[in-house]
Parts: sequence; C-alpha cells; structure tokens
Amino acid sequence: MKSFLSILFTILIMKAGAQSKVNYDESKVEPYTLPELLRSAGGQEIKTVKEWESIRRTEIVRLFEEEVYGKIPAEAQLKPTIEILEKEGEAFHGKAVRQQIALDFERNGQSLRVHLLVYLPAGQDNPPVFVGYNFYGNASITEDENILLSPSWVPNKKEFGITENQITDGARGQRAHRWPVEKIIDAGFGLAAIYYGDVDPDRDDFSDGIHPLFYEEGQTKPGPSEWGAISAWAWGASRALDYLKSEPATANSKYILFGHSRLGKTSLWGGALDKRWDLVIANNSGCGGVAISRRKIGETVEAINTSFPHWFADRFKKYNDQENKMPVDQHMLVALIAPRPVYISSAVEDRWADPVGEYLGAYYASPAYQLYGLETPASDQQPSVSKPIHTSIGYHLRPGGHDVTDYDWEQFIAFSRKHLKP
Ligand code: GTR
Repeated sequence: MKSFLSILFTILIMKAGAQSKVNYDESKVEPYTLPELLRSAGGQEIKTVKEWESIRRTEIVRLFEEEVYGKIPAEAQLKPTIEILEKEGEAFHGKAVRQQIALDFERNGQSLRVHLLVYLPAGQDNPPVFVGYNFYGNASITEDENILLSPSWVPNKKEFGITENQITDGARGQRAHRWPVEKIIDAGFGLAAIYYGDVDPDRDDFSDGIHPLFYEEGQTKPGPSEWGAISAWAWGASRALDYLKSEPATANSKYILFGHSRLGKTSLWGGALDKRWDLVIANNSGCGGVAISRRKIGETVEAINTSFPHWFADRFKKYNDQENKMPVDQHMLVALIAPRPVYISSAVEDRWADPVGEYLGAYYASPAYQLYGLETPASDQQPSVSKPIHTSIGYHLRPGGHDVTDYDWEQFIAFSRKHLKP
C-alpha cells in the first residue's frame, strides 16, 4: 500500500508538472485564426444590423449554448413565489433603503431559495442598478449587520470562520473592500446582491442548486450540451432582474450586470442571453470570459475544464488543447452584447486571466458594435496601465492583482454614467 507521504509527493509532482506547462510568454503564442465574427456558417458576409441580428447573432448564441456554457432549459423561465423579508430597512445613515427578498422556485417537488439584497439611494426613483453576484453570501459585501445569512452551501474558508460549508457571522463584511456600497449609493446608483451558491453551489455536484428542478425521471446531471454552473448563474441573474422589473421602485431603472472572475464570465454570458441588461461589466474574467482562448496564455480550456468540470457544458471538454477547433472564441461572446455598452477590466498581475487576451477579446468584438454605428477602441494595442477607454466597448488595465478595487468601481460608475445618462 502506498504511504500517505508518497501519495502526497505524487500529487505535488503532478501539480508542478501541470503548472510548468502554463505559458505566460507572449512570444510563445502560436499563430491562430479567429472564427470570423461577421460571416455566417453558410459563408454569407454580414453587412447590416438586420443580418447580424437575424442570422449571425442567433448562430453564435446557439454555438455558445451547445459547445461552451450549455443550454438553459426553455421551461426555466420559472416564476418564483416572492417573500419580502425586509421591506424598507434604513441603511448607511439614512442614505439608502435596504430590501431583502427571497425568491422561491419550485418544480418537480424540489425547491430552491435565492436571496436578494437591494440597496437603493433614499428618495430616488428608478435609479440605475448594479446587479452582482458575490462569493461568500450577501452579508460578506458590507459591514451592515442587518443582512440575513444564506443557509446555502459555501466552500470552507477558515479565515472567515467557515468550516462546515455553512456561512457564519464571521463572513460578514469580509468582501467589503470589493463592494464600495456607500460610494455606489452616493453616486446615485442602486445595488442588488445575490450569493451565487444560492443558485448553484460552486462544486462539481449536480444534485444541488437549480439543475435538479429540471431533471427528467432518473436524471442526475445535465445532458452533454445542457447548462453548467455558469449558465445556471446567468439564469439566476435574470430572475433577479425579473424581480427588479416587477417592483415600482426599480421597474424603470437601467440594469447593469456586473461580475468578477468566474462571475465575470457569468455576466458576459448572462448579458449575451438576456437583452434586458442595459450594460454589462466583466472584471478579470479571463478564460471562458473575455480572454481569447486560442492564445493559451495563463489558464487554458483544458486547465479550466480540469479544475472546474461543472462550470461549462460537458461538450466543452472536447476542446481541451483543441482551441483551434472551437467554432467560437470569446470576442464573439462580447459581440453578442452589442449594441449595449460593455466594460472589460484587467489587472497587470492577474496573468492567469491573460490581460492582453482580455483586451483582444474586447477589441475583436468591435465589428459588431460598428454595425450599429458605435465608437469602439481605436487600436489592437492594449492601453497602458490606468488609461481607461470609455467607448461603447470600454476597457481598463489597472495595477495589482486578481481583485475588485475602488479604482475599478470608479471606472464602472463613470462608464455607466456616460452611457446610461442616469
Ligand atoms: C480561478 C479560475 C479562474 C477564475 C477565478 C475566480 O481559480 O481558474 O478562471 O474564475 O478562479 O473566479 O476567482
């Protein structure tokens, strides 16, 4: 029998081997050809908005559904029962009104509860609203002690006092540095927060979260081109949007879908699928987000499918180390958001996410925006650090690592102000 130490050694060596294969060297990027954005599968050149919307856009959505993220069941437009847990809490010294809502989904004898936390600037009707998922529960995003804790599964994190896959009081405020809520309110925006684990716990287990509500008799996981976790989270964001649209205080708001990292991948896909999102922001979204997969810098398709086999449709695994065979690349995901403004942000030290590839993913979406006569980034050269671009496709590169900072939010707010004119 192998000793524990020898097993540990084997694992460490395997890890080191896998990591040594990671490429961060621009000069080692092999030449690649991107699938053409403005040419249909049948070879037709796409010259007008009408052709884009009726032919090519539809094709691209289908390709991402079938080959990458997985298709959301048509019946999933499920209406939840709404329970108002808190109607008008006073927050931030009276500057904001806090609402907490539970959306209860039921189907096939199974149920799912999703908590929404909403802050709106006091006395302001229909403010533009940022809608964003968080990683450790709604209570993690600010010090506000009145936020209810979600009972959903969460990965253990000792520093936050999470040791039994259960959110505890220790998680309160732990991610406050990523969510400058008071500044968002002061800028005249609302914020709606959701814990992504409420919609689908982030583990390779399809027996929990939203998926089982749609299984046929005997089914235990989605089919090969059916929804993975990213599609499930995109779905959940749209259900939050249904709620905001049904509420007089936000029914006529503009809605901004924001996400960081895996949740940035989610905001792009969610924004592509649901045209009611007026603006989309993807921060440090990397592989499977905005970064061009064919570059294979930092995280690759194989790496992401190995570490997170539940994020994408099973079918996506066939592109492990076969990026050139993909019928899409990530610039096409951004293009699906056109003509709505989209903002992409990178960080210099976030090399795993391939900041140059993130810029190119944004830049190569330009032809779709140009069909609508919109202004797009002028050059394929990544802008310098802290030199944001606020054309319809917006972008910045900031110093530092994989995170969301005040600088990022300053840009998100300025970009949203410019394009949504609240
Ligand atoms: C990493 C993953 C990235 C990114 C990140 C995150 O481990 O490789 O694709 O999603 O997690 O979500 O923070």
